[in-house]
Amino acid sequence: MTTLAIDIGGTKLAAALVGDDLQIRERCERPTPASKTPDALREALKMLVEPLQAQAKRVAIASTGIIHQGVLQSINPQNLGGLMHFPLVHTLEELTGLPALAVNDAQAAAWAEYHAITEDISDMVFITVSTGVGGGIVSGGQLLTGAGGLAGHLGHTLADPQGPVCGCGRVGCVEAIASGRGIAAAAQGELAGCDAKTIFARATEGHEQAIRLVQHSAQVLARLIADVKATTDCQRVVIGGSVGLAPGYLAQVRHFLAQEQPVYHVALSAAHYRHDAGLLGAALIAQGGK
Ligand code: ADP
Ligand code: BMX
Ligand code: ZN
Repeated sequence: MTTLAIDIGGTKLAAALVGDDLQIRERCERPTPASKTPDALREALKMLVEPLQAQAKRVAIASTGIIHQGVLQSINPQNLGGLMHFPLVHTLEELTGLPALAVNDAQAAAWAEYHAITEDISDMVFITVSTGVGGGIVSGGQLLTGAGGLAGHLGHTLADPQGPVCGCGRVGCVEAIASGRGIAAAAQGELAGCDAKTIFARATEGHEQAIRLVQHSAQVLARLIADVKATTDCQRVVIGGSVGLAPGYLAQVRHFLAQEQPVYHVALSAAHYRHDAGLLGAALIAQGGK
């Protein structure tokens, strides 16, 4: 049964037709509108799904935000242009006339990546370093979503009590430093106003401040991974998101993790499904498992 899978991130929206074999047939992308009002997101989703919906039997949504009972609630509304709430399932059912389900983007990606692992493991964690920093935890072979959808929101654990204020209202969250937005916000002088993609490109060219910003993100992420190992005793951590998948980033995270005590070491890899992990995880959940 063909699934129309949708991934809603702070920077981009993606949609694809996914078969029962988890193969992507058609895929399209557009920017996430930066607007406080739900109407702009509804309109962008309408444009995204219109060319694909006639070929699908159901909709599966992986979305940034806490997803509870089909509704998106932002923990960091700054990542969505100030948008606090959005009725995801209701909107997609109304737009397409198809049944829909929704799950947090990093939780969905964790589920897809867990099924892509060839070793026989029961405990893994997925971390996306993207507009924000998101996480999904598989424990004992089960995806943890939590009673209210908050499980795995690793980006909002403490990295530095003297750090910047996070959009969630806490001080010094991992996300406020390590995410694409966090990296961009810390840029000064000639890098002020640049996005993370540009800062990574400048780092590759040898720009000192850009190199420091990328390193700081990787160091904060490595400390988070040590905390995650201590919390979950996971057997593998998988990294995704455009920052997480940027060339050289994972190697830096490995370098900083190697400086932690051996008990906190854990196997690290880049997302098998690269930028499609969220889409495929949502499709997999809609299919009811593997
Ligand atoms: P989303 O958060 O919508 O899922 P992404 O995973 O693409 O989207 O993450 C967006 C963030 O990644 C932005 O901060 C952007 O500047 C940054 N980014 C995009 N491409 C790259 C790249 N090639 N290298 C480093 N950072 C990137
Ligand atoms: C934020 C939060 C998480 C999300 C993570 C990564 C919002 C809107 N989102 O911590 O739910 O999983 O960002 O999201 O509060 P992305 O947009 O970077 O993929
Ligand atoms: Zn936070």
